[in-house]
Amino acid sequence: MGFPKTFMWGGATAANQIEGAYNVAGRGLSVRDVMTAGSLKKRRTITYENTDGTPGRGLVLPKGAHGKIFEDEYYPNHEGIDFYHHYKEDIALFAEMGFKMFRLSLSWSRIFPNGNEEEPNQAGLDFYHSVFDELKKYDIEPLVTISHFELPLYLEERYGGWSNRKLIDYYVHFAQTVLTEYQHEVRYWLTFNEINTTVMFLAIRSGKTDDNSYQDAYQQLHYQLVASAKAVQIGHHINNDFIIGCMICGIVSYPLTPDPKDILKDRYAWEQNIFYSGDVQCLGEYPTFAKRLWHEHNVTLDITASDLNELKKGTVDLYTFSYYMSSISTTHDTDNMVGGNFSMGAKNPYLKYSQWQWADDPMGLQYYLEVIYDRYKLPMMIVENGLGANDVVTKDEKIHDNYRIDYMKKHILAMKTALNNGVNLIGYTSWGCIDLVSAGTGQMSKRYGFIYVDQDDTGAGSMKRIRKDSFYWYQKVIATNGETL
Ligand code: P53
Repeated sequence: MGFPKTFMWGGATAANQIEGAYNVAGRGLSVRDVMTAGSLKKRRTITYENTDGTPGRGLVLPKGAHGKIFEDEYYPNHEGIDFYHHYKEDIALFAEMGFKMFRLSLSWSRIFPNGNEEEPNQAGLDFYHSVFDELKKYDIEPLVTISHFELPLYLEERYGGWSNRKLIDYYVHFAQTVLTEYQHEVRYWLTFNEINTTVMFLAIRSGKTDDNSYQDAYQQLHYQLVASAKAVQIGHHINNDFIIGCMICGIVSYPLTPDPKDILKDRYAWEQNIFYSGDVQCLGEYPTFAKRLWHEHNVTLDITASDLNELKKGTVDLYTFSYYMSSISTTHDTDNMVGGNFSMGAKNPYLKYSQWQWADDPMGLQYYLEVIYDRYKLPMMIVENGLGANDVVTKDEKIHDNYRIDYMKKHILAMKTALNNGVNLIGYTSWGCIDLVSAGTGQMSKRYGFIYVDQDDTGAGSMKRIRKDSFYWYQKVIATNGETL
């Protein structure tokens, strides 16, 4: 047995990491447009103007402050890889690899510049029509993430972002607009990218783990879950054939030792980070352990009876997730620690780590697929997976990225094992099929693509696209439906 004939091979991106053109055709600013570049050792920051007019920067936008673009600062998302002007060329390259599916997201502030307008920006809507037309030429199915890690800046400044219940209505209006507008062009939809990171990455994102911060994070997540459930219902109402999925950041975790304390801590990590959001989106209600999690941080949520009803009615058709690495849970002290961005805690002595300190663990992917499929019995899709690495271009303009081929080969084999063990896996869109701006570090040098983009961490480069060795390799994988790896 192997991959089903209908298996959807492809690649994935997000608007803010590829499009660029941040201030053209009526687009408003998004929070990502006031985010600086960072690195493995240096956090990205948001730049702003305080209420008293003084400049500031930090991990989050303080209350009352206005996000501001500083003259002497570099903002990698402003240009991205200029997909806005290169989409025809890029889609032709995806088609050359044989893509069946291309995952992209919609820039909210391109369509609603402030996020709360009644009427959408026509030029913004038109851009995505052109992209979908181009995909159709090559029979590539779009997979659209409605919201991928970006919010119109105005919604953050004016309402404090997702801490405010009003955001549900603004998101729902945005979702309704695009679900209606693109109903004849798009069938596969994801409501929010990695919705679970709202809580899972709280400490990393804000540097805080106090009860107030948890209170805020769980509240934000609740509003997002309700918004997602409403969007699912609207989508199904527009067209019952729409396939609408959740999207969970799938980081597998293992206990470090057989100490029962470690086993329980790991179990609870799965509950907080992975099952909590997935259960609500797939099963339509908060799990039993939610009460324990809230209690742990003295959280009392604003949840109405009508919210619970929406959650019940708005369950998804498909479970999608990203998979890059595994992590470790332990109650014990250890000197062997990981120092990567968005990967922390104890190091796994059985695994190798990437240049950005992410654990290379293909068996973790098989494990995740089997655990989750058993829990929900929904069709599954891996919508992000790949290796961020620093590629070298040779004098004759080649990129010999055998390390990436090796990483993907092992992960595709793990998928095959899970498939053969009965998991209904229907597609695979690898992350950053074309090099793009890293979400975590803002770097270009953390490259994931089959296609190299000549652009560096300072914004210098010709934006020329070059096929890497992995391009030809993936082309063969798709042509043989995963038989030649
Ligand atoms: P970058 C951290 C850990 C796992 C997934 O990440 C993550 C993150 C956020 O940094 O997010 C997803 O670019 C996300 C993409 C992102 C990709 O992983 O930091 O959905 O937007 O680019 C890879 O290497």
